[in-house]
Amino acid sequence: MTDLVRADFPVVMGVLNVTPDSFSDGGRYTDLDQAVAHGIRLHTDGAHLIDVGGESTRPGAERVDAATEIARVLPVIRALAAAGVPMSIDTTRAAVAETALAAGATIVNDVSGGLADPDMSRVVRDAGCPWVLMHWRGHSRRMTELAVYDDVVADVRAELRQRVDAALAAGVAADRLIIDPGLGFAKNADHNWQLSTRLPELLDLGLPLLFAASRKNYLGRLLAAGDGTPRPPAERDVATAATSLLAVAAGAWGVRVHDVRGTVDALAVWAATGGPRLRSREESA
Ligand code: PMM
Repeated sequence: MTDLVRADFPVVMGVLNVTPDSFSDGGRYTDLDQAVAHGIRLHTDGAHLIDVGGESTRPGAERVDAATEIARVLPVIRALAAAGVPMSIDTTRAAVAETALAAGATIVNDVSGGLADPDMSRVVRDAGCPWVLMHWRGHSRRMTELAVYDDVVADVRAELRQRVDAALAAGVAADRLIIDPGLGFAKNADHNWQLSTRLPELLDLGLPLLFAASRKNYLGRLLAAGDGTPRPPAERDVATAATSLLAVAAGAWGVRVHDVRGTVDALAVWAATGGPRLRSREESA
């Protein structure tokens, strides 16, 4: 398989949450057959990899134990691997990552950037796999109170730099690392917009950057009805495609989205007007 970290085309990661309580697709894919069918559909729609998660990270969410997380993701990963679908495992736990990698996942997507589990760097180093380090300040239960910054972009940049340095010190190779500003994680709407607008300051860290705005609350607030009611998550896909496209045009390495088809269409328009052509999943396999 192509080394996606070095991709010279925008990488599209499709979201597959096997959870009862994720904010957008929670409860939709708890049935194994439905989850697998959805993962295959996202791949067919053009996702270069499917991001499988078994623990909700929505603000305020309570944690589940590792055994529950593994029981949710493992059958899905095994089935998608058998179907030839490339996957990342969305987890903050080393034991879950290790199990998922052994079952066929090839990338670790760690929303805690290695902070939640001190053993994660060992798992990633030994596997030699890519590792998404997201900016994170604490588990979902307390993340709203942690959204305090002097300058959100400078602070996120400095804290990501620390996570990168810690990963390198633990023996993870620099060319395995991908950074992510962590939109919505201890960030309010204004923080998210500042990060979206000032991406070049994060890109300046010299690492591939994953932009994961899909269906997030701040888009719902942007598109709120006249009475202030936020637009529901499933109706935020056009805004997601727009912000994803702007991020990729600014230099983001890839995007993490629920609506793969809409994103791929938006990227195709950009390619037709001079942007890099989106490599099809067959070409990138
Ligand atoms: N957001 C969610 C889950 N996983 N992973 C990365 N790297 N970046 C994110 O911003 C991110 C993530 C929460 O959204 P979901 O409930 O739609 O999965």
